Amino acid sequence: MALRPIVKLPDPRLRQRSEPVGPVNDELRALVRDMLETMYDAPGVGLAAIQVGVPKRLIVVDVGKTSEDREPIVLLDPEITWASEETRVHEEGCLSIPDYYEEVERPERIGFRYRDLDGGTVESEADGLLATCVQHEIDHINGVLFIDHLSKLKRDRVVKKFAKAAKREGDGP
Ligand code: K1U
Ligand code: ZN
Repeated sequence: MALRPIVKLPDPRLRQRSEPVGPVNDELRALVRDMLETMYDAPGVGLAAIQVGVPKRLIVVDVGKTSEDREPIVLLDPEITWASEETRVHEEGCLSIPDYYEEVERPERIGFRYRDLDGGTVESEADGLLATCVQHEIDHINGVLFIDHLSKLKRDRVVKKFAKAAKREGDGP
């Protein structure tokens, strides 16, 4: 297992639409193991493959409260099948936009479908943090970031800040 570096804003890979996962093989299982290790190490409650530079429609999620309480979910080619009209505001962060948190309004409950690593199709429903997290991660595989749900003013401000920081790091010795 290995920690993989997390792609950060303004890396253009974060804006690409990821491709279907394809067959489950040893390479994919190794990627899933690395993504889980990287997510727990960060720490985070979700991670999309594109955040470690792999443009596949693969996400991992674990909203368990403690490390004794781990319940990872691995979702291949996930799709939202329905969304409630009721919305919920939750403070979101993103491992690709470190140390920046803002409230985002999304549907409170969702239905979603995905393939699991055993080749089965799973139909599921979620509310609370799991619903928020699955929507945040599915956005990632479509090239959408949580800052796209904010006002243009806030989004432009954060993009500018991260672009400046990336330039500074590039300019360094
Ligand atoms: O996709 C990501 O960048 C991961 C992101 C997911 C997420 C967070 C909050 C709401 C929706 C989706 C994170 O995990 S950011 C870190 C974080 O929220 C967290 C870290 C440690 C404990 C609990 C939460
Ligand atoms: Zn994110």
